[in-house]
Amino acid sequence: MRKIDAHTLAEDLLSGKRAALSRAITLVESQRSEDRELARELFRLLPRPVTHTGSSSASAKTLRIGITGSPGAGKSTFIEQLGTKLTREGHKLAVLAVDPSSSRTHGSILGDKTRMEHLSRNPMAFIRPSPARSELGGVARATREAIKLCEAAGYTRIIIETVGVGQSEHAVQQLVDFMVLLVLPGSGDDLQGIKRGIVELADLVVVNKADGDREPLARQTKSDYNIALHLAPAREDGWTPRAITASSVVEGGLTGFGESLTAYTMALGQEGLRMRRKRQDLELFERSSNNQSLRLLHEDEQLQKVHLAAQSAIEAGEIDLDKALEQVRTALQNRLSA
Ligand SMILES: Nc1nc2c(ncn2[C@@H]2O[C@H](COP(=O)(O)OP(=O)(O)O)[C@@H](O)[C@H]2O)c(=O)[nH]1
Ligand SMILES: [Mg+2]
Repeated sequence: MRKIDAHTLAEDLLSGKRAALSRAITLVESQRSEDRELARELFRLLPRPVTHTGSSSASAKTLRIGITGSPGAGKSTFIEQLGTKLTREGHKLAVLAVDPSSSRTHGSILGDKTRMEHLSRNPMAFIRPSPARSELGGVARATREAIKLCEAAGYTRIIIETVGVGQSEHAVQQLVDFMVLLVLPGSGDDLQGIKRGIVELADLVVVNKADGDREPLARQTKSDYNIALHLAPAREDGWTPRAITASSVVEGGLTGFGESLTAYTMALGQEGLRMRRKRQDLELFERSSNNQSLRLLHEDEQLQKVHLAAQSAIEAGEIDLDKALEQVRTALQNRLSA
């Protein structure tokens, strides 16, 4: 394969070439250090994202929507309908998948492309299956960077699909402006424990497949969720999460969703959405900055020597744990004041 040059890639990406976007996302999904370096170079070449002073850069006009729910809840079908509606409104839409379990189950949640048959042929839509890797931290970072790449390429609506079974919905909630939980009719009677935690992550609960015989049950389930949601403490951003019903198979089945999304963006306003992104950045900064420091320390040769020596000394019974820790601490302090 031709060696990628960051300048060409950045240029092609900014001019909206899909192949460049695919390639750039592959780059940020890679763990290889030369790919990481190239990705960093690429980001340096892209326009700066929105700042707290509120400059109107590309990302200020974008909306990132997270869709989570158990397998079979109807996520892919819902995204197909919603996505088609968004592209008709003139939006360029990117759909990204976060599925930390995909490498275990040998299938990606977007592997079933058939569910997004129309969207995958829509020139205004870009669909990216989940990276075949299970380490959540890596997937979350790659997804965050993929979102930025899509926005740089002119995509104004980004949908992140994730299976609501593990930690992935927490990671996704940290990356999106609006978090949607899809549930099935009849699922509202036991809102305890883990399920309760997931519900609390949601800005909107959608009781899906509210069509045919299931409609009355869906309405009941919606009430159950609304009661549970109103018991939660009030939020600082002024939004009260709510439950609605939806159907991807009947005409106008997503009307309530559209109205809720509008109500949400109106309630928060540009300023509220900016604040949310800033809070997410700060939380990510805390975590990443600690990890980064640790990684750098582990890579330091002098410290590594002291570490290994202390390890051998413990093994050989020459020093005890306290002494070993003291040696490492002293080496670290010397290194930092050098
Ligand atoms: N009746 C009905 N069936 C639906 C609806 N949405 C999806 N389905 C069906 O539910 C099944 C699972 O849908 P899918 O989108 O693959 O769910 P996912 O696993 O959450 O992505 C498929 O057989 C869909 O045809 C809906 O709104 N109403
Ligand atoms: Mg799916």
